[in-house]
Amino acid sequence: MKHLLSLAFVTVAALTTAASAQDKQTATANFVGADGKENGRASLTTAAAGGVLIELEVSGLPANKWVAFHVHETGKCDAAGHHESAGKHFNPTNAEHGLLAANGPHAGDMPNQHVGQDGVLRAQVFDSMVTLDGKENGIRGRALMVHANSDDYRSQPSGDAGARLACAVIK
Ligand SMILES: [Cu+2]
Repeated sequence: MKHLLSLAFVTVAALTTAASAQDKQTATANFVGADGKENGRASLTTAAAGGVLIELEVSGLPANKWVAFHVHETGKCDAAGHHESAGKHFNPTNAEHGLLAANGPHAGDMPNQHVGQDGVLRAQVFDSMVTLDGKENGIRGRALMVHANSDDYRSQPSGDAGARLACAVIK
């Protein structure tokens, strides 16, 4: 009996350790709109072979439109200042902006996403150039940003993507 009890204890301890290790592979982010109100959320998960999968849902966006989606370098979302507080795109390799630029892209560059008729953006996006907690390319503590216009993938420094409509600090 004593032996069985100690075995049970070991099993619970092992499960607890596995759970906390897995927690470090994920992050969440709550979006703040241009009006300062929360308008969406994202969950982020590290992929086994590197890169981060980002699942997001953001409401109150321009309906039926392609919009730019980036990681910006500073995890600060100040709606009163039009989210300029989030700074430039996350660009640890000092590359040019744009998925189609000769000397690009920024690690924080991602494909445009389509907003539905209901003004809601629902997307699952994979950024292979970042990690959550890596020293050079970690994005925890930085910001996700949805813009008013699409990214032309070439214009410097930010693809002519327009206003910053939704900003979320990655936690
Ligand atoms: Cu941006």
